Amino acid sequence: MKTLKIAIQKSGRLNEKSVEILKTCGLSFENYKSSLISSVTNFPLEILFLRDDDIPEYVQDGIADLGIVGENVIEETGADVHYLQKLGFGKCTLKIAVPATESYTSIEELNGKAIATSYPVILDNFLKSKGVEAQIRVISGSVEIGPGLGLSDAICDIVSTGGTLKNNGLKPFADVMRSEAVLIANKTIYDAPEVAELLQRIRSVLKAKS
Ligand code: PRT
Ligand code: ZN
Repeated sequence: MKTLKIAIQKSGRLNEKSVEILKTCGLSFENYKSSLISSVTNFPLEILFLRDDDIPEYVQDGIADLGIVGENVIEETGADVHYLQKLGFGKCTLKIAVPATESYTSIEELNGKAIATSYPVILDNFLKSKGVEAQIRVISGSVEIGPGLGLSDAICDIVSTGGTLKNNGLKPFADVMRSEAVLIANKTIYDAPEVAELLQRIRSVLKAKS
């Protein structure tokens, strides 16, 4: 059997659940400590611990055969990968939010406005699909402070509970994309028998949970 490589997030919101689902499949391995690769002792699989932003392209390029990552990251990177399975965790929505004091009613009102985001590709596609021309300001983090600092009129960022928006005097205005963690595969290997075996185990775990 070929030894597969699966890329998961090294640390962050998806790390714990990614490790958990693999362990619940019966895979035995050491968690990430300082080594970025861990070998599974009872299945032909190596686990690569990476930043989530790198996972889609690594899978596209075949450096990893499989990956667990948020749909938002796949969409933003534009990586050409095969979707195998939604995993039911890391659920969130990419939203446009505006200051709570504003009373925008339609998306057209964003014409000519500045929107801060870490997701310029997804936002640009969304605005184009709505025929809106806005200025996209790319910020790599803490996007929610944009309007308060006068950097932008609105933001486009990931929301789960909505607490961060509220704490920064913002309110949701439009949903851009829903996302959750998914299992992806390189397009040349997604139907290999080793992948099918792992996928079947993951599906059994998901089924037992539901
Ligand atoms: O270090 P690395 O690059 O690997 O991680 P990261 O910092 O880029 O990502 P991380 O760990 O924050 O998120 C990983 C993935 O989790 C994201 O790509 C999403 O698919 C998913 N996810 C689910 C979230 C959230 N929920 C989420 N709430 N990602 C980010 N947030 C942030 C959001 O950016 C905002 O600042 O949480 C804040 C909003 O949360 P609420 O609950 O206040 O609405
Ligand atoms: Zn990241």
